[in-house]
Order: sequence, then structure tokens, then C-alpha cells
Amino acid sequence: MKNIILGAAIAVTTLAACNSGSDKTTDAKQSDMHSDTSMAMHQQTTDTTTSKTAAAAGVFPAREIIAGYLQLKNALAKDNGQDAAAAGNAMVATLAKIDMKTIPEQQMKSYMEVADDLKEHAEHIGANAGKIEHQREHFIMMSKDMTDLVKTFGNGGQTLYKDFCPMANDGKGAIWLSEVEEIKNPYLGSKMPDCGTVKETIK
Ligand SMILES: [Cu+2]
Repeated sequence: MKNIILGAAIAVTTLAACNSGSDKTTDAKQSDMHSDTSMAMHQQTTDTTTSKTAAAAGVFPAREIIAGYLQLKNALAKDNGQDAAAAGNAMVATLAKIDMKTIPEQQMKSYMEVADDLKEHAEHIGANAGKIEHQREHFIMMSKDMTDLVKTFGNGGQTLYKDFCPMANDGKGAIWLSEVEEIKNPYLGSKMPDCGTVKETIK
């Protein structure tokens, strides 16, 4: 029991430590986003016609977010932490420019459930170019967020494969999304590139 508590404490410290650099910007962006959200919701509840027009004006960038994720995934599969970091930073930029008014009311709750988490993982991957195993830890959780995002907003017009590797995540197993049917493992890279199976095809 003590070991478990100690382990958890270390995990929290580690996360806090690698997060400290970006705390201020994260907070600022989050409060921006929250005010945007409440504005969007307010608009939708008070004036349906206006919010429908606003939603039609922009499109939620599902395709762009998925493309960024796939780029990150392919960099990790090639054991390239630098490219993974660049893709992570690009994803942060994509997420930052999302216009909340493009999110339909019925999808807002699902979006808000993953938005902050997804951004945090993208930031950490972006900030840890030299620590690919750390990037991969965040990629485990990012892949779960992406699966939820795809469920809500669709696959951006391209077939995606949900893959599973039982050896990733210290033998606990982990999923990822891929644009190709062939397995290219982002968690084990060149150590075991074809470890895993396709669990689901998202058409
Ligand atoms: Cu981190």
C-alpha cells in the first residue's frame, strides 16, 4: 500500500515538474476558452438562429487535428522524438485556434471533456523532444482522447484503424489510431514495429 501511494506521489511530482514551464499560458488559455464557451452557450440558448449562422460560418477542424495526431504517431513509430515534438506543438496551435462557435451544442459537452486533456498531452509531447518514452506516456492518453474526439466529430473523411498493442504501457496495453491497415507501432518503434492488431475500422 505504501509503495502504491509513493508511486502515485512520484507520478504527480513528475507531471507537475514537466508542466511547470507552461502553467501560466495554460491557465490564461483555459480561462479564455471558458469565456468563449459560455458566450457560445449563451448565444445558443438565447438566439438559435444566430448560433446556427455562426456555426455554419466556420468548420470544426477535425481533419486538421487528426492529421496532426497521425503525424505525431508516425514520428513516434520511427523513434523520432524531434518530429513528434514538432507535431505536438503544431497540434497545440491547431487546438488554440479552434473557434468554439463552430461546435454544435450537442457536441460541446464531449468536446469539453477532452479539450484540455488533449491540449495538455500535446504540450508535454512538444516540450519533451529528447525524452521519447515520456512522449509515449502522453501519447497513450492522447490516443484515448482522440478516439473520443473521432467518435464525436467523425474521422475527417478518411478511414482510420484503431490498433491495440498488449505490450505497450508496461504490459498493460495501449491503443492508437492509424491511417494505414499495416501495424506500425508508435509505442515500441523499431524495437517491435509490427506488435499489435487492428481492433476496429472507423469508416
Ligand atoms: Cu509530461
